[in-house]
Amino acid sequence: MTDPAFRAGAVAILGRPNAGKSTLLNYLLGEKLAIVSAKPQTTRSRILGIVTREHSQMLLYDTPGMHESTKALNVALNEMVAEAAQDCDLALLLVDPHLGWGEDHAELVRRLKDRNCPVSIVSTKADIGNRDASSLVEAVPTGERIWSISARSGKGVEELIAHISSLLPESPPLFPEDQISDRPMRFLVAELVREAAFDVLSQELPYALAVEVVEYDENRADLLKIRADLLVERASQKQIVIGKGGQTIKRIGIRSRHEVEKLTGSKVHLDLWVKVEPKWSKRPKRLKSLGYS
Ligand SMILES: Nc1nc2c(ncn2[C@@H]2O[C@H](COP(=O)(O)OP(=O)(O)OP(=O)(O)O)[C@@H](O)[C@H]2O)c(=O)[nH]1
Ligand SMILES: [Mg+2]
Repeated sequence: MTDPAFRAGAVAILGRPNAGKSTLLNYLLGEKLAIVSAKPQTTRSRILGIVTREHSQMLLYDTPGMHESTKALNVALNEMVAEAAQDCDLALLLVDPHLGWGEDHAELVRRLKDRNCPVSIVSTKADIGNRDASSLVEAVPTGERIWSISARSGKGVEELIAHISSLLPESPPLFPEDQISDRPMRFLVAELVREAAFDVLSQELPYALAVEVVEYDENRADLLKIRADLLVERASQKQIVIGKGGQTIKRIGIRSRHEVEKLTGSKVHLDLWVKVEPKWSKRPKRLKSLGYS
């Protein structure tokens, strides 16, 4: 018997905010690439994670959760979803069964099918609660198979990978085997700082915050020196991010340094500064330079 043909292609991971898209990407990679939080609308850009197996290479695009809003940031996010859907060989639509199927899901499936993009429906978080894929069966268009997974326990994930691989076109690998993303390390580091800020800050503040790595110095063999700016839109927000006696920014720093060290594999000196930049989220050019569009 000859080996099966190698297959490679692009897979868009789509779904509402909080469906579990970034968690699935990280699980498949075995690395923390995409940031995850219990707050919705965490992911702000299309992030490529590359998973290479013996007979296939999946280019997985994590995307921001799809939602309705006319703010510049949200419009940019929705455009990214549309773009990811346009360029992919296959789309995974992740649905949290505890929240159920909606007209937004149906509309997305229709749009993908119009573009001849195959779509597979994936029910997430099978490890918790009392609802699973079977609760979606009634609502989902007839005949669609629903894949049930947990990105915590790994249940169902291997079956899903086999299914994805079988639908990809025959192709040699598109990236070197050891490459896991096309994003520069600076961006991934900024994202880890943003994730720590999501954890430490409450309520709306994380949504007003952007992170930019402004210095990334690898010149010392034993220490990576990084400076990052945390951008907020108002002076009052700056005070909150800094916290009493600098306590809050210190907590963000401790948490993110730990994650940055894991990602980069080196000892890290992380210097965080909070800056007020009034309209960062409303300026398309600035969104682009921050890597959010
Ligand atoms: N128990 C359990 N929790 C999960 C699973 N997958 C994701 N979660 C949790 O669900 C929340 C949202 O996960 P994310 O991966 O950030 O969701 P997302 O779809 O990327 O969200 P956005 O980036 O905001 O669109 C986090 O608190 C995760 O820990 C799972 O399989 N099991
Ligand atoms: Mg996400």
